[in-house]
Amino acid sequence: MKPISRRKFVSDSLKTAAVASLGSTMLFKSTEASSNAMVLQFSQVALPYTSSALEPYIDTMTMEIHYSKHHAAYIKNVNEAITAENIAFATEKDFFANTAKLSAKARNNGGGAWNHNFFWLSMKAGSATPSGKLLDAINASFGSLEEFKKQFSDAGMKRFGSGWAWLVSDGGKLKIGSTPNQDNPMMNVSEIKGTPLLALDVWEHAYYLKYQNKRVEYITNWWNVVNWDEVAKRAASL
Ligand code: MN3
Repeated sequence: MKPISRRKFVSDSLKTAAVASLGSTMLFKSTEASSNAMVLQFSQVALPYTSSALEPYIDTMTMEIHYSKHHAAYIKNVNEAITAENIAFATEKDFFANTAKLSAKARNNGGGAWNHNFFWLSMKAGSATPSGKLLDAINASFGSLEEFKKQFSDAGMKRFGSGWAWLVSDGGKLKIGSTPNQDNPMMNVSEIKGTPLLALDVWEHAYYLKYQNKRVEYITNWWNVVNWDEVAKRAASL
């Protein structure tokens, strides 16, 4: 893969600044390694709450291990792969749009790095319910909030083994689906495609300490910590 030009870097930096100002999550930081070559690196967002903030729905120990061990490892490993394999995509969008070309290490850890940053920001203590345009869109697409929750929960329940449930916007249409492993809907290899609005981690490491094999109980309780304001912000920025 070719190193990107300085001009492209400047252009992407401006785009990054514009997106960041809308409050979206930019997960790459770019550093100039040598001449015009860019080395893209993922970074871990700071948890926007304490490890115990989502109790009793998500227990403190799970949150601590999930964030500081599992997620930190994905970040470290994808950055190693980017360096070792000279991966030179300028944006996360390009990185995931070219997933078919990536090594298993880059794909799995890149997905894990991005998905968890998105997941942490998808939650908050003291969740409310969606309202306004977001609720209108949910009602229009799924009939009701309850029906939406049922379909999204089913997507998480029916994902065999490890993976994620997603709400995405695909050309303005809301869709629910799931991905295996650390894949996400921005990947060109994904069955469900679109811009993620909400994600739920259904890997056993996300719930096993508290819920053991009861994934359904984890999912049911998780609705108590969904950050609907963040979901609305993501939908509004499209
Ligand atoms: Mn996880």
